[in-house]
Parts: sequence; structure tokens; C-alpha cells
Amino acid sequence: MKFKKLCVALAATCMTGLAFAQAVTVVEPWARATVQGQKATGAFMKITSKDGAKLVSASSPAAGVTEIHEMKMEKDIMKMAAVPALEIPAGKTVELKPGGYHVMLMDLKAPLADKSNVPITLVFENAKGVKSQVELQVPVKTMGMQQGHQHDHKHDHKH
Ligand SMILES: [Cu+2]
Repeated sequence: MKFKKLCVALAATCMTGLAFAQAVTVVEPWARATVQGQKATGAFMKITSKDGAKLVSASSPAAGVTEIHEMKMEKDIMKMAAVPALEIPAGKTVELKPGGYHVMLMDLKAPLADKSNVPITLVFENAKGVKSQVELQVPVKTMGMQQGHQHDHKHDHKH
């Protein structure tokens, strides 16, 4: 069912900007589920561009603020910072993943429930400066590659 929704979203994009939309492919998108009170989360995906492009912005009706972020180690501390644009070199796949680049959803209006979908619109710019949107229905998942952030759970079972 999720795949069907994704295809519908992609088909709509193809109709509005045929040539360019086909030059950028986004696969395996997912966003990390949040718990009540959590105001921010990350969305991840693989982006490929045949002719090269830049991811210049992202937005979602589910979040007050959506940014493109980079996470990196700086003196043993994981730091996260907004990047103005993410370069997608021609023919290469750029992976947005936990611990690296991600689309940051902030000021969430409601928690993102596991197994739901969150709409995210990505704006790409090609070498000629032409912008194009890719609209995604991103599946929300609890699972991730990093489990380290979950350990608070254990200490929370007071009856
Ligand atoms: Cu971030």
C-alpha cells in the first residue's frame, strides 16, 4: 500500500516537470517515528541524479521547520548543522542516513506514528538553475540503524 502511494506521488511529479523529475530519483525514503513531546526527527533516503543536481530545500506540512542537515564527529562530539544545499553528483547515489546527511523535521505539529506516512517535498536545482520538486510520502518507522538513543526507556517504568 505504501508503494502504491509513493508511485502516485511520483507520477504527479512526472506530469508537472517530466524531463527533470526523471533525472532525479529518490528511493527507500523513511522517517524515524517520534514519541509524544518529541519535537524533531530525521528523514532518510537515497538520491540519484543522472545529470547532477543540488538538493536546495525541503518542506513538510507535518513540521514547522524543515532543514537539510549534516551530522559529523567534531572532537568526539556528534554535531549537527544545517547545510545550504546538498550536492548530488551526476550518476552517483547520495545516501541520507542516520549519522550523516538527513532531512530534519523540526517543530513537529504531532508525533510521527510508526507505520504512518509523512509527506515531504524536496526541491532540487539542476546545473542551469532550474528548480524542480519531488513530492514523497515517506513511511514512518521506529527501527533505525542506531539503537543507542533508546536506552532511556528502561528507566521509565515506575508504577
Ligand atoms: Cu538534524
